[in-house]
Amino acid sequence: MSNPAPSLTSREVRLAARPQGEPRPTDFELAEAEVPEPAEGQVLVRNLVMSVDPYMRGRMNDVKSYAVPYEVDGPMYGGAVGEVVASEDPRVPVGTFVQHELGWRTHSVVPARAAVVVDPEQAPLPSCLGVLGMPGMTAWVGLFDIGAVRPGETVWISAASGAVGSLAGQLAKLAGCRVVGSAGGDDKCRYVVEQLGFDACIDYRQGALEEQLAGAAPDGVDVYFDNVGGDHLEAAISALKVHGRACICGMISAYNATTPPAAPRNLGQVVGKRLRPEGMLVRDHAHLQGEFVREVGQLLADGRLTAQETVVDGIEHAVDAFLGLLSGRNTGKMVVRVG
Ligand code: NAP
Ligand code: FER
Repeated sequence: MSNPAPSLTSREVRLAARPQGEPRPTDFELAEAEVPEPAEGQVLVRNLVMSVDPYMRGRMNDVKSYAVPYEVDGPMYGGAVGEVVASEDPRVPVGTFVQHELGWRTHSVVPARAAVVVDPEQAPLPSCLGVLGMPGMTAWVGLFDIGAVRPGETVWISAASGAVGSLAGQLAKLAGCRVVGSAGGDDKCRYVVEQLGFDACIDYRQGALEEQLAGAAPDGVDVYFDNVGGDHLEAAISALKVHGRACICGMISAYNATTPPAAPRNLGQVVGKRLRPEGMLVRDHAHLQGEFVREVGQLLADGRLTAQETVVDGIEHAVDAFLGLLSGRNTGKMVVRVG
């Protein structure tokens, strides 16, 4: 009879309580948990690095979102990289380094198919969680796919010294853009310019963003990469040029908020729902006029569309008509019969 394998204990961080505002150490608990032996198709990973990310703050709340909430008294989880120390899957043998999503603990048992093999010779393990991992990919997609930056454009990147922002700004420079960053404090701003090569960096703690931006980007901003939301997004909307774009990547300034911002109070849902609010002006589409009249005219003639007018008689009532329009005393198009 073989001896049973000695049991293994993992240390894990659990959510002890849902935070109100800024999380406190007492909202977390460091606990021990027995690690089960990997079943068929699973591997046991000794974690070497784990990620802490802004989105995890959202998961501490019990609200419906793109990411399911952590459970109170349950373990936290997120990205981690470690070494396989026991394997029940021949495709991921002992000694392999893998990335997976069961971090916040010293040891994880994960399905082998959910473990991504990484090569520590190719990149230091922390970079799998940073520049070559989720934040790096976020910067790259946000800049080129969502922001659609073009050479010569001016780009503003908030939280510029962080994981996403630092890469987004450098990629924008490599793409031939003029790049302005913003960050909190003199040291970070100097790092952003001197080490990362941004053209300028605004310290958002030192005065109004609008004024500082006007100095750093006097002709306006073509693309805003938003990591912060709130006052930063407000300043960006003012600074963006006609046909500017904003990649709404995150709104970290709101993650600890206990009261909603001014309307729209649900602006943060833009991220989780991958919305693309886009301004339009009908004048830009004048080339479609002929097609529009043909198509809609035919639908009207066929009786497949209905269109009502509210007609006010007499130019002397034009002001009433206008004020009525603003207070809803029209159905369909409000017009004034003049003659
Ligand atoms: P990070 O930038 O490395 O770290 C967060 C930084 O945010 C802090 O260093 C801090 O820098 C800044 N910050 C915190 N509170 C702020 C406030 N009230 N106003 C201005 N800046 C503030 O974090 P990250 O992982 O790269 O994430 C950056 C943003 O991208 C976050 O909003 C995150 O949620 C988002 N994100 C989105 C996706 C996605 O798929 N949509 C993926 C990854 C990350 P300062 O010292 O400069 O204030
Ligand atoms: C963040 C990190 C990751 C974040 C969102 C994600 C909005 C989303 C990742 C995904 O589900 O793809 O800080 O903030």
